[in-house]
Formats: sequence, structure tokens, C-alpha cells
Amino acid sequence: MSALQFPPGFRWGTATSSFQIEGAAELRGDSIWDEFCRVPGAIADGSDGRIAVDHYHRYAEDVALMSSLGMDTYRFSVSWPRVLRPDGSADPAGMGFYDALVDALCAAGVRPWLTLYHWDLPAWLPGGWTNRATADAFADYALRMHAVLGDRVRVWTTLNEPWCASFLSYAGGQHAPGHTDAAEAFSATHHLLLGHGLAVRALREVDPGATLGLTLNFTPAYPAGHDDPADADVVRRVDGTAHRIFTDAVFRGAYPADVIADAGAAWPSDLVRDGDLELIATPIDVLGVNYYTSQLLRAGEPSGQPSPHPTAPDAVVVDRPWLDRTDMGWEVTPDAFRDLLIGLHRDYTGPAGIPLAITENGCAIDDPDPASGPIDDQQRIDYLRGHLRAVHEAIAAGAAIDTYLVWSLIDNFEWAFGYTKRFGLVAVDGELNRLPKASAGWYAELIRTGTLCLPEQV
Ligand code: IFM
Repeated sequence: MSALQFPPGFRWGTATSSFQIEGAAELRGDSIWDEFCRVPGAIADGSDGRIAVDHYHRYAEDVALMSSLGMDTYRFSVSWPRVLRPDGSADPAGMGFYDALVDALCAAGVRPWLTLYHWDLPAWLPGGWTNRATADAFADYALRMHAVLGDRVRVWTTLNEPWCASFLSYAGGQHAPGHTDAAEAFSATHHLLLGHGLAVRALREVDPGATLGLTLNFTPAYPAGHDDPADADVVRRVDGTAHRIFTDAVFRGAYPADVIADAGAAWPSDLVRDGDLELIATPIDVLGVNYYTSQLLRAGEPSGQPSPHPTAPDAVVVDRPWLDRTDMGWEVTPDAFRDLLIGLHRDYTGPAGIPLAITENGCAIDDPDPASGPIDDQQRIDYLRGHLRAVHEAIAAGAAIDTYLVWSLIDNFEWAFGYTKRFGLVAVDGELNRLPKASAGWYAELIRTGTLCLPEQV
């Protein structure tokens, strides 16, 4: 065994999102995900978020669980259609729910970290994110939430994984609203980022001391053929829309010229107005990083299926059979995580003088049914251990990282996969009882000691 000590003050916790856990759908308006769940075949098991894991009614139990596991941070998201109505008025019951949740977290000594947008867009906003007006509506919603919770919530994330909310949703068709149009995807990207910038500016004005940021998802891509210019080019194009379009806009105030050139006619000529990029580049205080896996890519033939990579429909994933995989089929690649963190610090957050926070990391495992007894999810523990070692190595190499949040606190609705994938440290049974897995106990001990114990071969 070797032991790695995390810096004093390092923050530990878990993350969830509203649609994935809350349920109580009858007490709120429809989101685009409610509509998407009704599309035959859209969700693998035909399920939806109507009940989810009933966090809406069981939040006190969930907070007590976090506290018993020693977590000091909980990242949750607000369901926009729960707190605001189509006529723009606030829903007192919806606002009251988050008010009570935040009170419960504070009373338990758990820091609330609020994400404003984790994909459950109100269904009544015309055109969704393809409509510029949605960016203004988002900033207004941000201020309304701040007016209710800003006295206790000190960390605010605007968007979770805007790549999923734009390219996967409007070009790849795998997420709500299930469209397959490249121009819509670029338009959604810009309006999401504009909404982010408008919200940061507005929140900063009313609360200069708040910690504000956004969370991006990163899947580093590597060329299959080291010296193959075609493979290198496909990696450049995927990286352009998956990562650089977001990081360059937020940290450098410019969209990458190669992405716009690759997009060609799919880039709407009237999309970006004077001043938009200055707004998008409004300084933030933290960059949230969500990481699960990396990919080896080669240039091949377009499959003919809608691609979430509109400028790289020819990207083909090359399997690495020697690597472990999670139940999502995602390869386990912690070294790529370390390199990503070091690169982000070097190229973006270091020069901006801000830290990185790991706002999601975790894995789906085909855990046994909780009815068969306590779940010994050693594979999840190994995954978390390997990725925490990567975080430790990145810190040792100079990257400023101050928080690590496991995805997820509890098994939940995994979007197009329904309830078939389990990411939680805590299982739920048929009666929705909460049943901590072995990984929950392991994580609690890590938090208690701040020390990561590694068997020599990990
Ligand atoms: O469940 C999702 C989450 O909503 C966003 N990040 C990735 C997770 C696992 O797929």
C-alpha cells in the first residue's frame, strides 16, 4: 500500500441533477426531457423522470446520508420548470423545495453548490436553445434563484456540460429535444454560452462575493495512427466542437477559427452579434471539469447516422481491448484525466488565476440487485481510486484543483439509458429505500482522512 495525502482544505462530495433524481413531476411544468421521454424508443427502458428516486420527498433523508458519510459539498441542480411558470411567475412550492433543501444542507454542514442548468429546459420556451431569447430568459431565471437562495448558496454553476445540451441534443439527436441539425447545434451552443455570460454578469453585479463558474465535460481524443495526418485531423475537429469551442470562448473571448471554417454553411452567418463574445468571456471563479473516459479516434467513413460531431462525421472510435471498461462501455483511462487537468491548468485556468474543480467523476457498474444483500462494488472503488490518483498527480504537477465530487450520490435516471445504468454510491431498491454500497463507506473513510490508499498495482 502507498498513501497519498490531499491538501488541507480540499473539498469532497457528490453531485446529482434535478431531472435525474427528483421525481414529483406532477408538481412542476414540463421540461424538454419530459417530452423526449414520451418519444417511442428514445429511452432504452421506456422510463421517464416522473418519480425518479423521489428525492423531492426524501431530500431530508438524502441530506442526512451525505452528512453521515462526512461529505462537505453537494452539487445539485435546479429544475427551471419547477420554480418558474410559463407566465414568468415564480412557483412558491418549487422555490420552497430548494429553500428547504438548502436549509437542510446548511444545517448538516454540507456546502450547497448550485447548478442552474442541467438540461431540463422548460418545454414552453419557443425554439429552446436555438432561440436567442432563451439566453435572456436564463439570465433572468439565474437572478430569480439568487434572490431566494443567494444568502446561503455561495457557489453557482451556470451550465452543466453545454456540449451535451447542444451537440448531443441538436445534432446527434440522442438527448432532448432529439434534433439532428448541425446549424441548430451551433446556434444552441452560442445561445447557451451567451446565457452563461449574461447570467455571470448579472449574478456578479448583485453578488460580487459569490463563486461563479461553469462545468464542461471533457473526453480527450487521441489519434489512432501516431503519424497519420488524417487521424490527427479528425482528432482536431472533434476536439474543436467538443472542447475548444467552449474553452476558447469562455477564456479567450473567441471561437476557434478552425471550427468556424470546418462548420462552413452550418455556422449561421448572423449568429454572433457585437459584444456577445465579451459577455461570454466575463471572468469566472472556477471551471468545473466532468471526466469519465478518453477516446482513440481514426478517420473513417461517415456512418450515415446523425453524429454529435457535425464537423467530424468521419470520426471512428478505435477500441483498446486491453483497457477495463465500465458498464457504459467507456474505457477506464485515468492517465488521460491527469493529462487533461494539467493541460487545462496550463492553457486556460492557470493564466486566468482560477482553480479547477472536479464536478463529476464516477462510473456505471452493473451492480447486483440490492435485494440480494449489501452491494460490494469493488470495481467502482478501483475506478475512483485510479482517478483520484490522477487528480493527486495533477496537483503535484502544479494544477490548482480544490474540489472532487463523485457522480453520483445515488443511482438515478441516466438519460437515454433510463434506469439501466447505475452510477451511485448509494443504491435504491424497489421501495426507493437508500442502501449505501461498499464504495460509499470507502469514500467516507477517504474524506475522513484526506488520504488515498493505493494497493501497489493500481
Ligand atoms: O448522468 C450524467 C450527468 O447527468 C452528466 N454527466 C455525465 C453523467 C453520466 O453519464
